Amino acid sequence: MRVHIPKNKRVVQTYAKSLHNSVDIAKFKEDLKAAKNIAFLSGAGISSESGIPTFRGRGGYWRRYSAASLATPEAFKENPSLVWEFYHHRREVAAKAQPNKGHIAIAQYEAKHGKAKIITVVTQNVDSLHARAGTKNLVELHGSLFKTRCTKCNDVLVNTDNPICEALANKWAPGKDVVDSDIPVKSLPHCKKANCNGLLRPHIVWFGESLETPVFERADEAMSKCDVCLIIGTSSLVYPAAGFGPLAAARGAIVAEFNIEKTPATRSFTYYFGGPCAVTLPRVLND
Ligand code: BJW
Ligand code: ZN
Repeated sequence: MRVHIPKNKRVVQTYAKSLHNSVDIAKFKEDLKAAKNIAFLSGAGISSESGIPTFRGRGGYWRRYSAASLATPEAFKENPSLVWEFYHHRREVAAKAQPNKGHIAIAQYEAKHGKAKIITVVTQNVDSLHARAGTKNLVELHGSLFKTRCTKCNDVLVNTDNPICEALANKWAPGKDVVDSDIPVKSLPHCKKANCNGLLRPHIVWFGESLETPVFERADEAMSKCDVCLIIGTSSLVYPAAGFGPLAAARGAIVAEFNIEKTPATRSFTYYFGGPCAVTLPRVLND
């Protein structure tokens, strides 16, 4: 996406030296102080230091399958057993993980400044680590590993059962030679509502599926009204989330990116803070 960058905007490219660039950190801290409305947008990179693999990194594979190939409605229709095994594994990993200093810095910033400023955390992650760190005004754009949705009656429920059904007990091993279990559909998780018994699926937005309208609207409201936006640990490849930062920058918001690598969106942003966000976020958010 090409975006217009106003001439008077600072484009501070601070990759590599950024961890030591106290001038940029100090400038951005001043911007945060002056801001009335702050939006955070996070992606898989913020949870990588909690041990949760990113999508497009080396850890983006489970058995012989790319995560992206299993996160589709077509994969679930063709092989619900395989997709449930994959999500059972993801639930195990996320449940055992702990929020890291990046999640905690954001939650503490909200706790401290959330009365004086509007602060919204929009995450593409489905691992619940922002909520477990204590973030309150949270938009989970792509759903949650710990919610199910009935494919028949659409009922959405929080579900932290482990295993989620008996047939999935110990059926999640990730090794590339592990044989897929081929669990009969009748033994996979089913809806317990009276007279329904529909097959349950993870309440997650898969590729090609639309985001839930109220969820998208909350995120869009935060991103289109913020004066300062922090884009954290996302490859900025997956839409509509990938459009939020560049659109905020194009209307004049101050946008800071926190990532270990540059992304297609970096050039449209005001600041780039290179390095692991569990290090860079506490530096800019803590006093
Ligand atoms: C660190 C770090 C550290 C690492 N510190 N940083 C417009 C244009 C083009 C395409 C489309 C478009 N509109 C829609 C589309 C299609 C599609 C899409 O965007 N495809 C692209 C791949 C091109 N989008 C959709 O299908 C969306 N639906 C939609 O728009 O509906 C309307 C529609 C319907 C039908 C047709 C067309 C439109 C839905 C997208 C849902 C995405 N769902 C997933 C899977 C969830 C399943 C699950 O979790 O199991 O969500 S995809 C996957 O990518 C997951 C993530 O949330 C999402 C984003 O990934 P993220 O978070 O950026 O992770 P990575 O791995 O990519 O990047 C990690 C980053 O962290 C890297 O940059 C590292 O450098 C960095 N990092 N360690 C700081 N310590
Ligand atoms: Zn149902």
